Amino acid sequence: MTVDEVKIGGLGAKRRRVEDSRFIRGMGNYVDDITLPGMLHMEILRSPLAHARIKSVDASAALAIPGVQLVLTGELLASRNLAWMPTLSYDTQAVLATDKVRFQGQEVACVVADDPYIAKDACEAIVVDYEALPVIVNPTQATANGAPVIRDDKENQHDNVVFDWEVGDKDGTDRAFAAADVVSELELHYPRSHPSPIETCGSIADFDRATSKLTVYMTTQAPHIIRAAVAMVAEIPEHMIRIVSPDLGGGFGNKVPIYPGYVVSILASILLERPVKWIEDKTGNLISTGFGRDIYLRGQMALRNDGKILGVRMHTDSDHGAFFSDAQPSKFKIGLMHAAFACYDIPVAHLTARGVYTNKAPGGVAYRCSFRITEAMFFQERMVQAAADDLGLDQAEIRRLNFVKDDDFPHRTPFGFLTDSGQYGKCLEIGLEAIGYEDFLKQKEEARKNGRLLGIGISTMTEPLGAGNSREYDILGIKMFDSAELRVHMTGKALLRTGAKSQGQGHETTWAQIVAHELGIPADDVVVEEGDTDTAPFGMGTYASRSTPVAGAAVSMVSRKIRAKARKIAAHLLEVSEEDIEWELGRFYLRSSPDSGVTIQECAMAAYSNLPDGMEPGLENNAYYDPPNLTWPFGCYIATVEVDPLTGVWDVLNFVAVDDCGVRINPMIVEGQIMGGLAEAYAMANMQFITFDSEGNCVGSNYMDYLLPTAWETPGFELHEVVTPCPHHPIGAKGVGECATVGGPAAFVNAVIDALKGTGVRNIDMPLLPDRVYEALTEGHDVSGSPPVRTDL
Ligand code: MCN
Ligand code: CUN
Repeated sequence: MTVDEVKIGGLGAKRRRVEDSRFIRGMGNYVDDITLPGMLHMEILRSPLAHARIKSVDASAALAIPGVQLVLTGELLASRNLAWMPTLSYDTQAVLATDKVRFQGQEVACVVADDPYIAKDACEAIVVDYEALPVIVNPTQATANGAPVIRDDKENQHDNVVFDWEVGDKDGTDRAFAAADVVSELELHYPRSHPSPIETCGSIADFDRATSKLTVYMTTQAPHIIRAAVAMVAEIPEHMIRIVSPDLGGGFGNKVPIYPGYVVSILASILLERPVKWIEDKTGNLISTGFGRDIYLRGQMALRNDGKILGVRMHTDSDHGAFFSDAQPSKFKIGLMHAAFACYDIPVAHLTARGVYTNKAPGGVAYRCSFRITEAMFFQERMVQAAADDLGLDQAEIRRLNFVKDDDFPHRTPFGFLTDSGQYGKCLEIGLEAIGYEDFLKQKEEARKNGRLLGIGISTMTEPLGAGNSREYDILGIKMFDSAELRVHMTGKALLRTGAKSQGQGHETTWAQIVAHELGIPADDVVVEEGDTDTAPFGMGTYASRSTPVAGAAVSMVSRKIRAKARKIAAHLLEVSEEDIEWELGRFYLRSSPDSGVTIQECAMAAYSNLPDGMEPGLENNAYYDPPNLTWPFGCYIATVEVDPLTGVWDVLNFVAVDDCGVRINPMIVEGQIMGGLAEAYAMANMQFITFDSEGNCVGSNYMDYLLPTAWETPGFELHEVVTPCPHHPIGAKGVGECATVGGPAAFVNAVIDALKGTGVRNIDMPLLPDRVYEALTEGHDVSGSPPVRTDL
């Protein structure tokens, strides 16, 4: 009577996503679905200018509109010392502007009214007198002599530099370059983009005068962090704050930072003692909330003639917008940029990084990234291809030659990370085989003779996923770990809660699978809850694909605690000592007589009805898990493309992805994550960017300008898998949620550049719009830098 793990929805089962039954029937419960008695509505007035002094704000006409309950301005907030808030990166950010506006779309005032339409109309009735100031939209302008200081609110800020940071071994790297046969160079720009979940951000703050308790329903990927931040900033005791993150319509990193709208809705509810709802519109979301990327990269590689990489130099200039509000928990200024080149055996490297303020919306560093990893891996893989081209080497061969080998783990990366497992070569060979590498190279040569431009691009990378461990990661001093709490009811059904928060990744499905694997309780008998700080154990939320590495590990650990107690109960029921019983999935049995046993469900019932003497009743527990290291999944992405020389349009012929995320809890969900990630990678390479004109007007603030690929544009992807278990994770799993977005873009770009081989073009910056490809091809030069502002609008 052994339980069949796949049948009960355990590890490796392609279990259908349980949350989807409500999502696809329109029965999800999103913030905007929630209506509370007496609820008011808030709208935000945003700045039309990117940089301007505020001379006055006159709200009298707005206040006179029937149905308007409150107008909040920077001045009013300042009187309560709330006009500025701390950011997650030790900077400050204006909640509502007081002295100046610093980017287009910045929050200037908020109106609370009986309905959202009145509030919106009233926003338009507010008269703001601005005095326009010179605008800065890129790092070159930001660091030019005499550039206006954007952050003149900060005492010791006399320029626009946010940070100047370096890491690695400068002298050692210089020596490697001195010894190099060839130095390969590349400059790139990774344009600003936006996670753009379908659901925008929003909140309902409900301050209850009777109990003095503040409940906030909000779109957040990290409810406990928000609770702590509200407690610190608003000085409300932490136990009097309840943050509820209900169903989220996607996050992709957009819902990690703390936005002014959340803060003002809370203040408004406290002032009015009524619930206040704020739901951002699409333009508000695209124009003002956590963008990703926007970074200039310059790199050099020291190479031996045979292709061996001897050292790497990197410099980055990152554009953080008006406030340094990166939501990244590492101790490093530029996130995990220096995890670049982790899959290659490179002795030495050096990175310098400079961050600047500009008159653009503040960054979140978010967009399916692990804190600049997307840029790091793009850069790495573009560099490797450029190096192969410079040396006249095959692009697969240069990777083979430099990969960290399977038995060289643990491996110290050139910047000091410790990778612990992988089969990089195997992944690459599977990918090459699947795409038909050798054949394609021949096909490419043949096609050339007929004037057709075919290209193939490879991108291989290992990505640090997890955040923590607590040694290296914290948010404002709060250590990075995560948690799970499991209650097994007397009938053997269970409730599991974690400190993570799904935004669409399927935690309700996969966490139950881990419990099924550990305890043999069918996954369908386990309900999973996340996102309510009054019930969920403390956790750091979901980003950096940390849920499986950290909260998922906690689910295993708490299940094992439950199993340990159940074993004692089983011994009692079987009237033997604990040493005499064995465990198989779902059941304890007598070693001497395997037919005699008790199921986990029988143990659960006994936990409430028939306990050994002196044992505490009940079958529940919790676990806090601080992982010993990050997890290091690997991805190999290979694209073949054809470029139309007459138009610059490129089509994807084939795409192969080989992902190794260790043990897969739910292979179907993993494939869904990879498919979604590749669609975003394709978007980035092909069409997606937000740019600004010289006055700081944001071009990309709606779906006419900011393109999301639909099923129609998105190419098909062929997926393969390799499993190298994570050596420190309780079930051997590694994170996977971002791998494809991180590794994917370089495969597309490398393929297009490969198709243009022989024309002298080494680089076209993303997105590879047809006009940029056409220009590169016809004029034989690189097309670099910030994408042009669209003039056809
Ligand atoms: N999984 C698995 N086996 C593994 C690894 C993961 O079955 N070895 C499953 C997990 O159990 C989970 C899913 O795959 O159901 C993703 O797990 P994980 O890699 O741990 O990532 P997170 O759950 O922490 O999700 C975060 C990650 C990030 S940071 C972004 S951004 C992103 C992404 O996930 N945003 C998403 N994928 C998204 N998918 C959807 N639908 N919506 C988003 O907003
Ligand atoms: Cu950086 S986007 Mo995800 O880590 O939430």
